[in-house]
Amino acid sequence: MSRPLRHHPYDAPSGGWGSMQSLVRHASRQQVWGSALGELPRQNKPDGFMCVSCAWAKPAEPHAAEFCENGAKATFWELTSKRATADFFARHTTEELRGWEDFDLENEGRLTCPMRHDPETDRYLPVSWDEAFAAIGRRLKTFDPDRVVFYASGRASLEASYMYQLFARIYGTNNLPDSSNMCHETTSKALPKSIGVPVGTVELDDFEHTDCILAFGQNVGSNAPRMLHPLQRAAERGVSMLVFNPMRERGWLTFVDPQNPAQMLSGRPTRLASRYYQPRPAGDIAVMTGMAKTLLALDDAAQAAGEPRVLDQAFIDEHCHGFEDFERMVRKTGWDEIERNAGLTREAIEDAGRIYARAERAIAIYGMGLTQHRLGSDSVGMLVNLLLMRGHIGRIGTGILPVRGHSNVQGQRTVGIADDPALVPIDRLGEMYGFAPPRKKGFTTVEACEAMLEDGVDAFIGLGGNFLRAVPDHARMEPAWGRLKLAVHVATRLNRSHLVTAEETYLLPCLGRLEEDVQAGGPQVVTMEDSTAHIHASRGRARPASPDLLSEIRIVAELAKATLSGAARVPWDDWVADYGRIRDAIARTFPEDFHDMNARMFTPGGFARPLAARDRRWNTDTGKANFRTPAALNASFDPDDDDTVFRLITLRSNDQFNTTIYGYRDRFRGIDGSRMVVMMNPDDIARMGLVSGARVALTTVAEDGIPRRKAGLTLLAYDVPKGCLAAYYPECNVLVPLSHHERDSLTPAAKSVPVRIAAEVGDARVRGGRPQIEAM
Ligand SMILES: Nc1nc2c(c(=O)[nH]1)N[C@H]1C(S)=C(S)[C@@H](COP(=O)(O)OP(=O)(O)OC[C@H]3O[C@@H](n4cnc5c(=O)[nH]c(N)nc54)[C@H](O)[C@@H]3O)O[C@H]1N2
Ligand SMILES: Nc1nc2c(c(=O)[nH]1)N[C@H]1C(S)=C(S)[C@@H](COP(=O)(O)OP(=O)(O)OC[C@H]3O[C@@H](n4cnc5c(=O)[nH]c(N)nc54)[C@H](O)[C@@H]3O)O[C@H]1N2
Ligand SMILES: [Mo]
Repeated sequence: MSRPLRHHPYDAPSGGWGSMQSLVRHASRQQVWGSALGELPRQNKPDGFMCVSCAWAKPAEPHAAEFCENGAKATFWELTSKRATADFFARHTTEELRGWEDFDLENEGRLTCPMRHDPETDRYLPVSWDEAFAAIGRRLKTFDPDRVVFYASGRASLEASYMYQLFARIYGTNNLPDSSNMCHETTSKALPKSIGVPVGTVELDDFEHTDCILAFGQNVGSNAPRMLHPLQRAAERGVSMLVFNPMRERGWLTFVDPQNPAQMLSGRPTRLASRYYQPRPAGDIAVMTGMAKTLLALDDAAQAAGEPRVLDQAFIDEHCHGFEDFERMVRKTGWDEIERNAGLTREAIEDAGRIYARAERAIAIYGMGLTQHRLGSDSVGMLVNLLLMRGHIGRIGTGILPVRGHSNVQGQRTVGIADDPALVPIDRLGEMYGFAPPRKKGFTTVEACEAMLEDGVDAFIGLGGNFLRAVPDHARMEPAWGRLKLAVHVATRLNRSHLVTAEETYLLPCLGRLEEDVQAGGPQVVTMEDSTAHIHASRGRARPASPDLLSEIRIVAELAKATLSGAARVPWDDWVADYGRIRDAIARTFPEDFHDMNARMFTPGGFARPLAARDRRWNTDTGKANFRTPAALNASFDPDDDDTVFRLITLRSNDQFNTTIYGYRDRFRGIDGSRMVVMMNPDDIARMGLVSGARVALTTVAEDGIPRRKAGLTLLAYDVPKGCLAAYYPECNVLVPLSHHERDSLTPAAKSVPVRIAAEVGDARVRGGRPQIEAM
């Protein structure tokens, strides 16, 4: 469906009145009133609930309102009074619903009862829980465990996730892909090689002590807005903030704290980025090589002048490995090559290098702009190299900070959701529960997709998420999905993955985290891990959306009981009765991280997992922090010699959480009314003989001969670097080849998809006619 696109460049700060207005609009749209609104003050508080939006840290001393615009949207989305009831499903076939947009599907509201797809009528019909569990268990028993996929989306609690991985492993497989395979898997692969831990080292307190922040490829204003508060305090202290992003994201520019009445009234924003650099997408390795080159030059000069060194030589000598190779690479790389790949001038990069060189304590923040490239792991390694040069790891005010996605995505990994059994104490699990753990490596998300395409998967179980919309190559994956024998979705809202049905499909609606969860042992709490590796308890209090919902923990337990017939000893029912017992089991499995978990989980600010790198202990192959030399300067690793091929960035708007589309307004980018947009540099538009407002189609440039095309996009002249395009995910996932992924982690390279652009045939407007964009 096509909607008119309105564009009006937005120059207001992030936060401020704009976010307040948006909050009110979304509350009324989701029909959230009274007691539900009363939940907001409990958000991210000790003894409250942990936000279901992003994984940003929860401070020990929270604000009165410790939530952001997008956190509130996520809360409203969960507490909506809208319901997708059995009546709704009786009225629509899945074929019909497949024609609906993502927004309209989820906007029907919360799912209310378990359902099974009826192939005869092509409708979902209610089924009793008992019948659903029994039928799923019966079916699962007939499959080869290696042909079953257990996906997790990153939201389920530590307790549910621990049980889920145990269920999969007792069943007999490590096929445990999760959303992090499309996200920060690059981090999980890269950081252990560099510093021996798979997660970031920064804690909230570091923001209070740092004097320099480097930020690469993360959109704070939309995707982790609560981080704006520590950033604002840092900016007010005069901390230099160097932001590298092909797009000028409003969140990094200025911020008005909606919780500060004086600032709200004066309207005078805090300036965040002290410098904003717009490199080409995939240009980061080149940028950082240039910055490293600048540091080396400054260090040479300092040594010659007998002044204090710029490099932290003592740290490098004592703690690091591989510096000489790295140094050689940096010295021999010429500025021409750096400038060409970075898309920034030598002067700009040297400027950044000089500011960084002055910092006593620096933090490096990054997001999908680094991880979702073919050489994402090299980009992350390069960022760590920059920190190591100045000894910026393992000291207060320093460190590396991958900003995680889903609210418990990091924690799911910590408690064993991983395709690689080497990352999990599987022998201990085997001993604790009396089973022989599977040793074969399981599927990541991309490998699960490949297996589906090759008919290697019989069943898919999804603990949340919207797998089919989130993965690449939609046009290939949807037909492959139809060949599955069984699909089971544990979900809160209807999405497209539920509508592409398998031979047998179940939709199992669960409680959300904000809802009261009462079991035999009374009201329960659950726990999760934030981006700074702090663990928090979360207590739901809202009335459940329907009396027929079960908790994720109960659903996993019942599925396991119905499926597993072996001798394994797992007290599933006791666990469901009292989640504290699951935490005891987690603590026994991972004593170092989770000892005394039940006693510690309400600690204000969460309790910290011990991370060796924070103490300058390096669990790497060399026992040192490793400088890693990147394989190329261009993280997209493409030939780059055809100026009709563009690098497409697929990204999020301010009005979505992944495939959950809250609305059609990307306020910070000034885009309203439609998501079918492609942003392009005005010079490129002219060079290609196009006009802003034209109806265009993108086609992927891939060697596999498979056609991939997205038509019906409106072209918008926008401030993006030449040679690149930007458009929204998931609409454009059809363009991303499954094989186009990060080398080590297999994370889809969603930030530089090689595409061509052309006007759609028959569009008269391209020839100078009326543009399709309405000014607001
Ligand atoms: N409200 C809201 N919050 C969210 C989410 C959401 O959808 N909505 N999603 C959650 C999830 S799962 C995740 S993983 C995170 C994602 O949060 P982010 O990491 O912020 O993800 P994106 O919005 O995909 O893109 C990040 C930024 O990378 C920039 N970029 C693209 N290519 C490059 C490049 O080559 N180099 C550099 N330097 N920058 C580049 C883009 O312009 C964009 O600003 O947010 C989480 N939080
Ligand atoms: N092209 C492109 N593709 C991308 C990305 C990109 O930047 N570009 N980003 C990637 C990233 S970073 C990620 S993390 C993935 C996201 O992939 P997923 O995590 O699979 O997708 P979501 O959109 O977060 O899942 C939304 C669904 O989760 C269900 N849900 C919500 N809350 C709950 C709950 O409490 N319990 C349960 N059981 N279900 C719930 C609802 O039914 C909702 O429809 O997408 C990836 N895909
Ligand atoms: Mo993510």
